[in-house]
Amino acid sequence: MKSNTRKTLDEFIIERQDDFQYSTGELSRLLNSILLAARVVSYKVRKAGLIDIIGAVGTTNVQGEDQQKLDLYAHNIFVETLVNREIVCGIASEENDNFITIQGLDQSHNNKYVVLMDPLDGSSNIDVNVSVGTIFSVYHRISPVGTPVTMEDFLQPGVNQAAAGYILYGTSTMIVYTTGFGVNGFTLNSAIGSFYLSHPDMKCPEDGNVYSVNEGNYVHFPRGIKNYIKYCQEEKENRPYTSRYIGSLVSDCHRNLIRGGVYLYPSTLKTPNGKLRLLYECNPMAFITEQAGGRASDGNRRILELTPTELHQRTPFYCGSKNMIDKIEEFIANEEK
Ligand code: P6P
Repeated sequence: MKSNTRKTLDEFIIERQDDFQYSTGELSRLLNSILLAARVVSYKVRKAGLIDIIGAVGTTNVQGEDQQKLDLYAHNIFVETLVNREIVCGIASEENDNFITIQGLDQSHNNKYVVLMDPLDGSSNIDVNVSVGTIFSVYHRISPVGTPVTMEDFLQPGVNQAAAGYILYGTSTMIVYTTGFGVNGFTLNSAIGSFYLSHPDMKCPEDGNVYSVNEGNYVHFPRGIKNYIKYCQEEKENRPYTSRYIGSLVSDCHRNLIRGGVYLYPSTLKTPNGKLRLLYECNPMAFITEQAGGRASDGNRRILELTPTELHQRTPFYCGSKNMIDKIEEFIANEEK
């Protein structure tokens, strides 16, 4: 089917607006704002090799990670786009220590959504031309409309998400998102700046033969995870599995979502709570994966049911095909007996 006969994302958002009772269109406008920012960031990412925007800026974020120029650029684009459209009352970003309070142009705090995001995940891949991504998570505020946003608006369990998605700046630019009614993927036709429905109603295969983990940390993994990795490598049944690790969460999870597979970022001695952030990496990826029929766990509990206590808290993260996550939890449980 020619791309220009496929449904555009704008048409899709309007069509699906009726999924929400009493919809006022604000969530649709929010998603459209994220799309607009995604187009701008995509343009810069594609040009990064040609203009002086690659490399570190000499500062570090709250995680203590060197901030890349594109990290901060993406952060600023998404924040400016959302602030200027008076749809959200607050934003939390990997690039900011605290959350950002947003007042409307009428100086009110009448907006009802908060957005949490990793503006450019996998940024260490930028200067070696490997795909990177943006991850976002949307919640209805808890605090009263008309008052300034509070930390409790951001520290909600993942099951409360109103929407979640990622933009993948890969061989093509894609946005994949859910509002709780399934998962759909759209691919950007950069010649005309429109996203077209390329992956309708995405389903994560219950099984897969790919495992994604940084095996350089193997010696520091919990015993159960070491045993699971050896299980993946055994010559038995449909194994050995294939090891694929891009080092970019969005890319690894996107491949596993489509083909089946599992992504693992375990706790280690150095990082007892793992590396990945619960609020703006794990929860959105977990919401998307579950909506597509997969699973996401911290090894014992469903990611979406974890109660956050800090904005940038980390969690061990296992995400992908349902039966593979079940097997990981089985190996962990056997070692904890
Ligand atoms: P490591 C990127 O920094 C990231 O947050 C994810 O995108 C990626 O999967 C992971 O960290 C890579 O971490 O320790 O294996 O380099």
